[in-house]
Parts: sequence; structure tokens; C-alpha cells
Amino acid sequence: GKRVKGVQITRPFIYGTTARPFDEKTNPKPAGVPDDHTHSWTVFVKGVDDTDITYWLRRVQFKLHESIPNHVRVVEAEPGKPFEVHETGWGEFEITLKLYYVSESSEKPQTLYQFLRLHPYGRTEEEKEAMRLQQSGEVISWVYEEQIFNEPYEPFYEILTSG
Ligand code: SLL
Repeated sequence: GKRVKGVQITRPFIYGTTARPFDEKTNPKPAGVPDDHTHSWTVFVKGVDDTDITYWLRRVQFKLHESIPNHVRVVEAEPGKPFEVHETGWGEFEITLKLYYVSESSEKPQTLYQFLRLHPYGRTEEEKEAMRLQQSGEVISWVYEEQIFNEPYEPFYEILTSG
């Protein structure tokens, strides 16, 4: 196949984690969750404003901490849905995300790293308490990123630009 010379296509996306402490009122602990688990959390890759990104991203592998059962999770594309994993736990750690592009792109997978944050940091106890009250203690750690496709192959260029 031929590449489209001199062309660079960029697509914005977001990846990161969202965590919430278990709380009787705002986030009750489901049955079966171990006693030592303090939070529910999500790690995700998605489009900005939930726009679909499955026309260029076909799979995400999330490598979680080895203490978690089945710690390597593979999420295949479902149009319009974010790539995400929901879990519960007690500790913070670094997650490895491996992005697999649609086959038409001939792009190699890309690896990203994201620290799972459960606790707000760099704040006084009073500020933390205010955060807990205001937003049910939700701790977000998100990265806005731009995917760059350099001189894409012609069929992939068609896919990228026919939205
Ligand atoms: C720490 N270095 O010691 C980190 C490790 C691991 C967190 C954190 C286990 C959950 C499960 C879990 O939360 N591990 O048992 O499914 O803080």
C-alpha cells in the first residue's frame, strides 16, 4: 500500500483513572467485595466528550497490579463504548496500557503508563474533607492526549477522514 505523503492526522483521546472510596451513602460496597478493599475504581481509554474512537483503536490491554486476580485484561472495541476496566481494591499502583490500532493502520501497538490514584494529594486535611463532601470523594487522574498518525496508508487515511 501507499502512504499519503506529507500528511499528519491527529485524534484527541483521554486515558486515566477514576476512584471513589466505599461509603454507605454515596458508594456502598457490593456483596462479595473483600473487607480490606477501600475503593472502587475505573481505568479507561476514551474519546473526548465520549466521541467514538473505535474506528482507529481496536483493542486495549490493561496490565493491573499482580495482586489482582486475572491482572491482565483485554478489552476489544465496541462502537461508541469506552475501553474500560472496573475494579475494587485498597492500594495505588502503576497501570500499563497497551493500545492496538485497527489493522488497516499497520501501526505498532503503543504502551502508556498511568498511576492509579485513590487518594487526593498535596492538600490539607480540611481541603481533603471538603473534596469528600463536594464530589463524594471522587479522585480523578486523567491525561488528555493526542494520537498522531504520520503519513497514514491510503485505506487508513480514508477511514480516518470519512467520519
Ligand atoms: C502498595 N505498591 O503497596 C502498592 C501495591 C496493590 C493494590 C498496591 C489488590 C486488590 C485485590 C489491590 O488493591 N492491590 O486484592 O483484588 O500500596
